[in-house]
Amino acid sequence: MINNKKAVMKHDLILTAKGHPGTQKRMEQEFELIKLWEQPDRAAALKAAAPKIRALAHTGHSKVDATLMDALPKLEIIANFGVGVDQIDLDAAKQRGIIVTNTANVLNDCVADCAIALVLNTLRKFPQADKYVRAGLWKTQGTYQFTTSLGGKTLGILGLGRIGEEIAARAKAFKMNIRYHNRNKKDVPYPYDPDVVTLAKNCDVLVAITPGGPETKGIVNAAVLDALGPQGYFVNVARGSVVDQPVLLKYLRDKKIAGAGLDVYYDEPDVDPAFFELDNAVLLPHMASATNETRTAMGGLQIENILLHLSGKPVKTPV
Ligand code: NAP
Ligand code: 8YV
Repeated sequence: MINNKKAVMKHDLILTAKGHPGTQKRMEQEFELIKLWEQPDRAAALKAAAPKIRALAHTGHSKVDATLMDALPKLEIIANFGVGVDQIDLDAAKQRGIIVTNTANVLNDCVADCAIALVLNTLRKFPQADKYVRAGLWKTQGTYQFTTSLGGKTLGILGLGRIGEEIAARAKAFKMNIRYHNRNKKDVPYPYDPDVVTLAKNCDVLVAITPGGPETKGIVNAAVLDALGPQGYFVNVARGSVVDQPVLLKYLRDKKIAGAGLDVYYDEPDVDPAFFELDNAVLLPHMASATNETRTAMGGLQIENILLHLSGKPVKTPV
């Protein structure tokens, strides 16, 4: 009997790290997948794969640098699992003609939900109040301390981009006023502040949702936190690098700002234990986009970009 089925040639793909299981499973089906983190000798594995590797899928926050790109001279596309690409050397990619893609837009809602949850939990202290009930303190010590309302307060958005605009839309439903700072003023119905200190001065809650990287490193510094003041709150869903973390810790400890809600840190997942002592900080493990639905959509878009490129078509979300 003649087998009419054509053997489908799969493209080779390097995946840099273990990530979302459903996405990895799809990659195993669609590609000849090389799992870089499982290779006992990474350099030897890269050398062996180099002649055939045109695509690399990146997940997590390890560096994708010029050395890695040079180890793969036939590389044409780096597809990132995530919208932020601060861990990828974009200049090195550009110099080598390598396309970089991200997972823009599909995570806007979840990340904005998380930002609002951090605002709500930081001002209303719900996680701390939950601990109070579980510890039996309601019965022995009475009513939990009074907290702070969102309604009527001003939310300052540092980085009114795709996600920032979704945060603004949600904050309006909580009857908050909105202001923002970007490098470029936008055509939006919210007041613009020309710099971060002015934004911090004019708001009660400052939310950072800019890209990371050298351009935004430490833009939330002592001057910004001074402008926010002892009644002000800081929420970070951008990158840990955006805030001067030792200064933030000091300001929280000394009550020079009222509180902070954080999804991101220096050196994740090695969070500075000094944060654990603070009653005025709400801490999440970089989980803003981490729902089954959104991570599946991110993986779908990452794979779609790779397949589009390898079939000679334009990618969907280039950086
Ligand atoms: P986006 O649409 O590009 O928005 C970024 C905004 O930041 C833009 O409005 C941009 O405006 C502003 N910006 C950039 N550089 C700035 C600077 N130096 N000073 C002030 N404003 C600046 O990006 P997005 O899709 O909303 O994502 C934003 C970032 O959120 C990502 O890059 C990532 O770091 C972070 N993120 C975190 C999570 C998480 O899990 N916690 C999830 C998703 C995304 P101008 O260009 O006019 O300055
Ligand atoms: C992910 C993120 O946690 O999209 C981003 O920029 O920070 C998050 O959605 C991360 O990229 C997963 O590796």
